[in-house]
Amino acid sequence: WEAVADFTFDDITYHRGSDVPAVRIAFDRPEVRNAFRPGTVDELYTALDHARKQADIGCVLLTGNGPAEDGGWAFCSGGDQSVRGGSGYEYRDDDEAGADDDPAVQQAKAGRLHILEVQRLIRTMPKPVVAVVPGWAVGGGHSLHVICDLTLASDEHAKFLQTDPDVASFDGGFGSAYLAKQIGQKKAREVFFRGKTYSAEEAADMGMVNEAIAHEELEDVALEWAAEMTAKSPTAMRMLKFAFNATDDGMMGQQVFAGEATRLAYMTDEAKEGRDAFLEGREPDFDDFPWHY
Ligand code: 1HA
Repeated sequence: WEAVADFTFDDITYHRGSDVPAVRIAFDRPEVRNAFRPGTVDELYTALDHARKQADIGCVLLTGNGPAEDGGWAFCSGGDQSVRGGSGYEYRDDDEAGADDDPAVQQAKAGRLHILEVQRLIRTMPKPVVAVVPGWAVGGGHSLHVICDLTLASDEHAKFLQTDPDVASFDGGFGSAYLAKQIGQKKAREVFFRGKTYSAEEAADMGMVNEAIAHEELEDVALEWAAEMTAKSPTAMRMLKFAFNATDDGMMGQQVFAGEATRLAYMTDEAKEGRDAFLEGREPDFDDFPWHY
């Protein structure tokens, strides 16, 4: 891995592969089991959006750095409860990552739940995002692994737990409803209603984890999966991701998928004729383009 030089982050780390066209984005708050505060979410969004825009990057590995000083491993333990205020998670003075000099912007940023914006970015970015889970995936951190395209988990330390209703929170979107698509209604309701902790093996059996992997091999295997995926056709991969999304994402799913279809159509001579006719002030001539069946 090589650091991505354009950024200095406080709450995450951001690297790109030296051999594989993938990036590694990691929560870097192991002392709080990689809980996210607003600044963390801002940084995560910035790194993901940067990775989204890189034409030579085909895969994102999302993980959590560790272990903590007490030996604990975490992917992410969700929203940082110590900065939870009346209407969401609040920027505080020590939240360097979320600092902003503009008072109006700072005021508008009070009480945020913008991890949901990160979820939408993961969902709509045209390349696979893999949750690489070395330890706890809890609450909003559990929902993050749910929305990722794939999940690989440490067979030793990964633990999956939904605490949302314990702390009077609820991800009523992808975190719950999409989880039910993955593991079925009964199991998804059990995950939220009981708040039991599941191992990587159990999560794999349930269908929300792709594979449980020996802890020391987790990142190597994730990189191997990234190498496999990034060797494939970028267009086919993006069309497949958006096809998988489409039926669950309603009109937005159709819009994202259709946008890709439009992009492909724009590449044809037929589309160029439509554009050129307009620019040249003449009627378009589509006679050369058959009505394929
Ligand atoms: O549901 C949503 C949202 C829904 C809709 C829209 C937006 C949303 C945004 C966020 C969320 C949520 O994420 S709600 C759920 C919030 N998260 C939790 O309820 C998990 C709380 N943490 C735990 O249950 C446990 O700490 C743990 C299962 C993750 C780990 O347990 P373990 O290994 O026994 O460690 P523990 O001693 O509990 O934690 C280590 C340190 O990390 C503790 O601090 P210390 O006593 O050393 O000072 C602990 O307080 C801290 N920590 C862990 N998780 C969090 C945390 N501090 C703040 N926030 C946390 N989430």
